[in-house]
Amino acid sequence: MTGTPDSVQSLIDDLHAEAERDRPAEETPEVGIVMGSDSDLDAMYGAYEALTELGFAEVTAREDPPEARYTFETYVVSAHRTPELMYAYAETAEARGLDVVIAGAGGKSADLPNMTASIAYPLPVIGVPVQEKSVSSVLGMPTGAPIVAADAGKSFNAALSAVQMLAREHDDLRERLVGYHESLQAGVGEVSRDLNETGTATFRAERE
Ligand code: AIR
Repeated sequence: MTGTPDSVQSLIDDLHAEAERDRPAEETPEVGIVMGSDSDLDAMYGAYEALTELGFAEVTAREDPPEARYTFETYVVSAHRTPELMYAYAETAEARGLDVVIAGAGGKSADLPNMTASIAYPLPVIGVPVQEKSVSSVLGMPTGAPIVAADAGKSFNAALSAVQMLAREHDDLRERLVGYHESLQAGVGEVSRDLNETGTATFRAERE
């Protein structure tokens, strides 16, 4: 096995140090987002959008956390290029205060979500296959080793599912989810009336 470069080892050390600290729940991120490569960022950006839409803030400096009550963290963790980092991330996830992990990976060997789910168990992991061809490697877990997953590229939905889990314990998050759904409904209603009253051809032309 090759040596671990300093840039990876320092991440591993930070994760273990954070796991050793006994921070109150209000000070630790509820949701962890990991992706196999920064080339997955466009597909995973939906998770960022959904969480920020629901009032979550991203933790970028642990010593200077955001004021928002609910937060998330984001890392690149490769199951195949940095297996030790993947292990450290998943192994410390619960002790670091995370309630749920959203893990995305692409290609045909999209193993970060399934391995993270196995190592972080019993913490729930929501897998996001970055491409269609990644679906079976994300979902294909043996009996007794669970993962939940969104459809290919649907990281926005993965984040909504994560907040649904948190909302079982936090009424204010439940309210935010309900509010989000109502705004979706309102949008469909407005579009429907607009299409109906404008007429198909004009509506279509104005849409382009
Ligand atoms: N990947 C990264 N490490 C292990 C795997 N399976 C996945 C990434 C990405 C794809 O490989 O999740 O979707 C290609 O990565 P890259 O960095 O070559 O663009």
